[in-house]
Amino acid sequence: MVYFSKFVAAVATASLMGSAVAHPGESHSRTQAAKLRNARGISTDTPFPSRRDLAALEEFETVNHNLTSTYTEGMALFSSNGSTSCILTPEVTIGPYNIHGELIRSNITETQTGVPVHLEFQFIDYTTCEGVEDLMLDVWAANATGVYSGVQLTANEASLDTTFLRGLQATDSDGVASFDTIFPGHYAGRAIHQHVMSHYNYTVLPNNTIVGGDTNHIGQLFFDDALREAVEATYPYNTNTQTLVTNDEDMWAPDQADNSYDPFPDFVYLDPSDITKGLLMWISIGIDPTANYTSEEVFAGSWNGETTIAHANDLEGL
Ligand SMILES: *[C@@H]1O[C@H](CO)[C@@H](O)[C@H](O)[C@H]1NC(C)=O
Ligand SMILES: *[C@@H]1O[C@H](CO)[C@@H](O)[C@H](O)[C@H]1NC(C)=O
Ligand SMILES: *[C@@H]1O[C@H](CO)[C@@H](O)[C@H](O)[C@H]1NC(C)=O
Ligand SMILES: *[C@@H]1O[C@H](CO)[C@@H](O)[C@H](O)[C@H]1NC(C)=O
Ligand SMILES: *[C@@H]1O[C@H](CO)[C@@H](O)[C@H](O)[C@H]1NC(C)=O
Ligand SMILES: *[C@@H]1O[C@H](CO)[C@@H](O)[C@H](O)[C@H]1NC(C)=O
Ligand SMILES: CC(=O)N[C@H]1CO[C@H](CO)[C@@H](O)[C@@H]1O
Repeated sequence: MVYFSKFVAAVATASLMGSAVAHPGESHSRTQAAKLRNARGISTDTPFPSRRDLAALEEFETVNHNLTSTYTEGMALFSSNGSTSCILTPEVTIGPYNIHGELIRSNITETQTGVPVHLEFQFIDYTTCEGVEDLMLDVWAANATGVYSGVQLTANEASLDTTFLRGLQATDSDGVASFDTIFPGHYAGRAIHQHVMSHYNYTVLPNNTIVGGDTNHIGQLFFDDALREAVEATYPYNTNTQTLVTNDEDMWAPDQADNSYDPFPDFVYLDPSDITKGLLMWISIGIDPTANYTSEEVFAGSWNGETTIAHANDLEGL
């Protein structure tokens, strides 16, 4: 069984993982920082530094999600220990910018520039604490200057025929799926966020898209303000002229947190001295697999543009 225990994962199990102790769900190899560093030409000899409602959101803002200095290679990103209860992640709005029929692909970067992020999710059945296999995760986010692909906004007059930073991946037997993307940028009216939605009982089409299915989670990830500041000090984020909104000011961030659910992913700088080299980020999401939310009622359009709406100003900021 794989248990949902993010805080225990980061610290308590780190010492176990160097040994042959294998927790179910951890035996299978996870993406680790060394692999990402190698792929990006960062020396793995570069040491990580030696050594972790609004009120609920603020509570989680005080938690250290930056594990750069405590990270050890082989550390379990997602732990298994029955001592921590499984948590149901709150649902928040899908917003107006989901697009049906995006491609199943792990690397959704395309030609977008920004801080590379390897984003790993574990989806847990909150009633059993086990990873949920064969969920199809659908993710989407704005680019470094706060523009979505595939929809048309005033900040972006001609982006209808683009697909960047959108894609789907199925969870494995541990409930884990990952994406290579970039850290999102902010846009007017919203704090920086990453959308994620999960589907069950979908059908995979020959052209690598899905149709149908139930929707058992609709949510958004938020990011530490300090991390956002560090990312947005770099190019091209620092050319973004849209108005900044903090997590506390955001209309949805407080809804995404509750007393037991922390909406901020943990992260590790791949190169502790240079954030632009990339981040490994991870988060666990607890769901009710039998739920079926009505995501289908709100979507911006479909991949082939057939029903894509040219959004007007009144939809910006959602
Ligand atoms: C993802 O795709 C982009 C664009 O092709 C590429 O630059 C980047 O290296 C890829 N990332 C990974 C982790 O493969
Ligand atoms: C974000 O996307 C828009 C629309 O495609 C584009 O004009 C803008 O240059 C992109 N931002 C960056 C940093 O590439
Ligand atoms: C959806 O898929 C799950 C897992 O395969 C299965 O247990 C469940 O019965 C399915 N639900 C429906 C309504 O088909
Ligand atoms: C995939 O196939 C479906 C069904 O034929 C079609 O509606 C959709 O536009 C196709 N998507 C892509 C990306 O080609
Ligand atoms: C889930 O909701 C969708 C959209 O309303 C519907 O098509 C589908 O049949 C529902 N699934 C189940 C298992 O009820
Ligand atoms: C994360 O931790 C590293 C190592 O201690 C530090 O260099 C970096 O500034 C921290 N970044 C943030 C956003 O907290
Ligand atoms: C690593 C860790 O947190 N282990 C705990 C797992 O849960 C048992 C109780 O169920 C604790 O005794 C362990 O300390």
